Amino acid sequence: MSDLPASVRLETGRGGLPVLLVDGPSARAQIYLHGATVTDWTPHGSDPVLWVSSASRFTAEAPIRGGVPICFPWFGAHPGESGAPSHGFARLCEWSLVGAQDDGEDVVVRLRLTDNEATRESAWPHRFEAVYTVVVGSRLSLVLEVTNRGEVAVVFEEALHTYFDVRNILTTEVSGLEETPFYDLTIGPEPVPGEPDPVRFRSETDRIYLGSTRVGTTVRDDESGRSVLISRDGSEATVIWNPWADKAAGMRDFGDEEWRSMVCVEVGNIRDAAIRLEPGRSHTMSTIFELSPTLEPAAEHKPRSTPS
Ligand code: TA6
Repeated sequence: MSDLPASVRLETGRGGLPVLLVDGPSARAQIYLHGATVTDWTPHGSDPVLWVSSASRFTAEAPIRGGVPICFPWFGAHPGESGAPSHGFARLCEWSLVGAQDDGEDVVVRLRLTDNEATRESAWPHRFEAVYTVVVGSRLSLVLEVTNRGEVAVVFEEALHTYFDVRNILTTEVSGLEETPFYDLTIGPEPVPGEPDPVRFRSETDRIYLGSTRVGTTVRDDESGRSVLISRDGSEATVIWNPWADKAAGMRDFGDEEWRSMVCVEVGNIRDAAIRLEPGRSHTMSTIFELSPTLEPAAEHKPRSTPS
C-alpha cells in the first residue's frame, strides 16, 4: 500500500505473515493482518504491555497466542457446531488494510473484514462488514464496528481477547468488577455472586462477568509498579482468564511456565450480552488501555514490616 505514512511499514513478519510495524511519536505497535491481531503496544520509555507466548504459532491456520485476538462472531465453543473454531473465525482470517495516517501524537490504522466464501460456509454464514480502528499512542484505543450487510437480523458475540504482560501473576490483581456476579467456568454453569475484593490469582481462573460496569477495569501489577487502566464503551461483558500450570502445560502454543507472566482481561459482548443487529445496522464496541504507575503496593502484597 503506497500511501502509508512514514510511521507505518507493511513488512513480512513471523511465519511469513504480513505485519504492520507502527512507530509513532509516543508509542510503537505491531499489527498482524492475520486476525487483525495487535501483538505489541509499547509506549516509548515503557515495557511492552501485551504478552505473546514464545510458543505461539504464526500460521494462517491458527490464532496467534497473545496480543489482542478478536473473538467474532461467537465466543468460546460454537453452541451448535462442535467442529467450528473456538472464538469464531475473525482471528483466523486475513483482514485487509483500509489505511493509516498520523494524527498528532497518535497513529491511526484501519482494517476491514467482510464475509467471504469461507465465512459464508461457516456456522455463521451472514453478510457483514467489520471495521477495526487501532489508535497507537500513549494510550491504545481499539474500536470494532460491525455492520449487518444482509437481509435478515443477525446475532453475534464479540470480545477483544487481550493478553496483558505482568511481572508476577501472584502479585497481580484486577479491580473494577467487585460485586458483579459472574460465571466461573472452572466450577460450573451457574452464576456466582459478586465478590467484594479485586480478583487475585491463586489457581486457574476463567470468569465471565455480565453487565460489567461502565467504569474502568484495572490490571494492577505490583512487581512492575504499573497498572493498566481499561475503559470501554459498547461492551457489557468482561472475561478474566489465566490457565494456570496444568492448562498451560496442555496447550502446545503456550509455554509451560508462561501462565506466571500473563493475564487476559477481555471486553466483549457474549452470552446474554450478545448483539442483535437488524439489516443495515451497525454496532460499535471500543476499549482504551492506559498505563499508570501503582503508587503503593496493594496491602496484601506489601512486604511485611519487621516488628521493630
Ligand atoms: O477467554 C477465556 C477463554 O475462553 C478460556 O476458556 C480459554 O479457552 C481461552 O479463552 C483460550 O481459548 P483458545 O481458543 O484461544 O485456546
